[in-house]
Parts: sequence; structure tokens; C-alpha cells
Amino acid sequence: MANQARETRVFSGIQPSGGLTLGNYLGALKRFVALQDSGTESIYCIVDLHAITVWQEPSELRLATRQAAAGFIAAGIDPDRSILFNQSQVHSHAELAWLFNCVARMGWLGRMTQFKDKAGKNRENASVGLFAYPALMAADILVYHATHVPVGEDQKQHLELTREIAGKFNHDYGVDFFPIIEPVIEGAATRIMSLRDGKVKMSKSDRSDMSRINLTDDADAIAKKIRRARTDAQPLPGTLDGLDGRPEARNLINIYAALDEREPQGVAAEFAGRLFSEFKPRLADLAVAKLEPVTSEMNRLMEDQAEIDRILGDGAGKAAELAEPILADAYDIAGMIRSRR
Ligand code: AQP
Repeated sequence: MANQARETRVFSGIQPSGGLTLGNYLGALKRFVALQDSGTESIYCIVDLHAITVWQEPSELRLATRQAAAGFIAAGIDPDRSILFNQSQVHSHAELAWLFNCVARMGWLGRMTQFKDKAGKNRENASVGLFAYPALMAADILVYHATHVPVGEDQKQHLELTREIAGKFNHDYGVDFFPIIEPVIEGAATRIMSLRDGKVKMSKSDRSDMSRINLTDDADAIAKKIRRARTDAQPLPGTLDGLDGRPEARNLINIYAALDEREPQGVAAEFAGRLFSEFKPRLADLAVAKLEPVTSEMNRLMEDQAEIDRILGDGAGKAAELAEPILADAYDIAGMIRSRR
């Protein structure tokens, strides 16, 4: 069976495993909005089934899902132009993931650094879902025959696996059915690092709240976190080469550049020779100016949670219309009889 839809279609997702961070905003949301605004067909998903690969308190998961939806909309995603929904409302994701669990190899999944990082030393105690996570991610993308997937750099390995799974499915069944996707990973913001350690990425689930800027933080909290961000004692260099071996300094320059929509090189040149005591207040002012409109719109949207649920439900209906025929074709290819009326 030939693949019918090879025109550009974007898919990406964010886990409601906590509140959205500046990393999610700069590495994902801003780029989602730019793709939507360029007229590309875009499907954006709050991946609640991924979130439960580690324990989530049900009431917190519901709140985080609605907050993520509010964050998408506040950042500029228009539910009339993009499809916005939560994953568990479209059952085709989980069903195609099962087919892919049977295509993906244990060895492939065992190599995933996210699994190794999240499972830590106690792998025997990690959920089976955490191990199988990349097969579900492949299904999220391929159930729409999406061609382009904007993500931060941390997700690159999972996208390579998605290509492998699509290729093996096509090869094993002798079809040209699933597209071989293109990762879209570019710009200064592809990896925003923790404010406490420039070598680990800023993450919603980091135990230290001081390590990240949350999209729900107010101006005082943002300024305090930037003021206390770990740095070194040297002045800023005028070039990016001068940031080698200074991951915290590099991170703050990258954040400034991404917020101001400039190249990091230009920011480094502007602040050449300045101390962090001068740079940090400028960064804090910029962060507050850029994030405050998003935060206040999120807060406004969260006042009407029924409306958020309605938007997610409508989006799920549109997503299901696209996904179900593709899942049905995949079942046919795999030899499943589907005679139920
Ligand atoms: N620090 C980051 N810098 C740039 N991009 C980032 N993304 C996440 N963190 C950064 C991008 O945001 C999208 C959604 O990511 P996710 O929420 O599905 O999962 P994640 O990458 O595992 O994010 P977290 O915050 O670290 O969540 P937890 O703590 O639950 O694992 C992706 O495109 C990702 O690249």
C-alpha cells in the first residue's frame, strides 16, 4: 500500500509531566507558533500517555494538561489553525504503538539515553512504559503520516528511532507506507540548560525549582532565579569560542539570544567584557518582558477550564479523523481482519 500523504505535515508534543518551562517555550512552543504562522499544517499534542511512564498524581496530571493547553494557546497556537489535543483522547496513538512495539527491537530501545537517564541505576524498577516510550513517540508522529517534527536537541535520538521503526515496518511488510520523517532541530534554543548546572538540560521534573523558569513564574520569581543562576567569576567574552568550558555562561547567552530572537554571537559581542552582575539584570528584564504576556494570558485562560477541555476535545475529534484511516491501513498491512460493523 502506497503512502498517500507526503506533503508537509508537522507533528510535535509536550509532556504534561509538570508545568511548562522556559526550555519548552524556547525549544518547542515558539517554534510551533512560527510553523503554524507560516501556513504549515500542524498537529500539536499534550502527550499525557507519555507523562505516566513515570508516576503522576491524577489530579496534578489533569492540572498540568490544562496548563499545557493554556500555555500553547497563550504562546500563540490558534486551535482553529492548528490541531491541539491531548493524546489519550485519540486511541490510535496507543494502538499503533502496539504495532511498533512489535517492530522495534529491544536493543534499539535499550540504547536510548533518555531511558538510561530517567531509569537511573534502578532499571529493574522502571516502568515498561518508560522503556517503550520511543515506540509510542514514533506512533504519535507516524499515525498522522507527519513529515516534519520540530523538537529540541534532546529528542534527536528518539526521532532517529522513529525513522528506523518506519523503515523496518515498510521493509518487513514490503510497503512504502510510513514516511521517513525529518527532524527540525535548529537555533540557539534547541537546548536550554538548567540554571543550577549548565551541563544538564532545564527540565520540568528537576527536583530544584531554582533550576528552571516556569511559565507560571511571576516577574519577581524570574528575576530571583536569574540573579541566583550559577555562573563563574570571569567577565563575558566577546566571542562564542570564549565560552568553551563555561557552560553556565554559554547557557545564559543562549537564553538571551533566543528570547531576543538574535544569534548568540551578537549577544556575546554586545556584552564583551561585562560582568554577570551587569548582564543578569538585563537578562531578567528581557525574560520578564517576553514571558509576562504569555503568563498572564495563561492565567486568564485557566479561569475557564471547561473551555480548555472543550478545545482539547474538539482538537481530538479532528486528530482522530486523520489518524483512524492511517491506523486502519496499518492494521490491513499487518494482516489484521477488521470486519466489525
Ligand atoms: N531544556 C530544553 N531546551 C530546549 N528544548 C526543550 N524541550 C524540553 N526541554 C527543553 C523540548 O520541549 C519539547 C517537549 O518536551 P517534553 O515535555 O515532551 O519532554 P522533555 O524533553 O523530557 O522535557 P522535560 O521538561 O525534561 O520533561 P520531564 O522533566 O518530564 O522529562 C520537546 O521538543 C523538547 O525537545
